[in-house]
Amino acid sequence: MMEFNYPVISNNYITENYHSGVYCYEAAPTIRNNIISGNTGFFSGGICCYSNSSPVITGNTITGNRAEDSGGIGCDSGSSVTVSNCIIWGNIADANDIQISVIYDKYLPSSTSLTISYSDIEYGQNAIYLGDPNYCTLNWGLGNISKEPLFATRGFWDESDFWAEGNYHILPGSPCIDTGDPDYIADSDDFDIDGNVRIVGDQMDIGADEYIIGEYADLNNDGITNLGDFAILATYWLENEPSVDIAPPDGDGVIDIQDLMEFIWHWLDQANRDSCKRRSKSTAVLE
Ligand SMILES: [Ca+2]
Ligand SMILES: [Ca+2]
Ligand SMILES: [Ca+2]
Repeated sequence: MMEFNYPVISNNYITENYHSGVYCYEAAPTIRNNIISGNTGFFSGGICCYSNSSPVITGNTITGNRAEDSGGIGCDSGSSVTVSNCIIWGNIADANDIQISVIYDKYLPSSTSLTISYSDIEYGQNAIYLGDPNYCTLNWGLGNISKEPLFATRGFWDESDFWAEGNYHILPGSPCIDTGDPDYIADSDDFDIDGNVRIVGDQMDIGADEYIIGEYADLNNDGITNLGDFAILATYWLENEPSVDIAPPDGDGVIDIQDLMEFIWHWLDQANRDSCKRRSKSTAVLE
């Protein structure tokens, strides 16, 4: 709970909490570049915004959260919520597919609003519940899409109701690549969930992962260097494919033994890198 405060909550894995992943009460945090997954709550599973809160929510992947009313984000009682560049996908409300709710408190009837742009929302506008239009406003901005984000693997609730975490790196062909806000300006503290800079490529990506091809010889951007990447390299053997041309550093127009050696080196180095990533997982920044 954060009261009368402007913290920055960034680059966290926020998962398996019981009273929403993030709960805002009279708060105006910036919530960015987090993965918010597998949380449960009453009103909303992922992020709950109560009592005149005005969070700015950008660059997050919000998935697999569950609640009675709204799986992903809940906006209530005078809150003014801004969402951009977020994947809001596969969240579960008890009775329906509602990803986001915008409601008001009849005892404190101040207006609640949601402004959302450049986000990938499962079922699109149909998955946003809007309460009494006298008090509840949806500002549906530019750039929203509703397309399968192509996670490396999706998380899921198993038959015993345990959350099995997914891998939310976005794969080649993801509609979230370079479709974030074209006017987004990254600051010097702006990193994706892997610690890579924003922005890579032509434009901000939607969600917590900025798609990077070839780093650590990870040719499909799933965060792992393995035989799946080798298969891609083999597919383009002795051909010219810039996205696979990882050696020498600026590429040389052909996929050959140099690229294979680079791949093998990173493949063997995988264990080192995994331990580094685990150490960086719990970096919470509160300002
Ligand atoms: Ca990009
Ligand atoms: Ca890979
Ligand atoms: Ca090469």
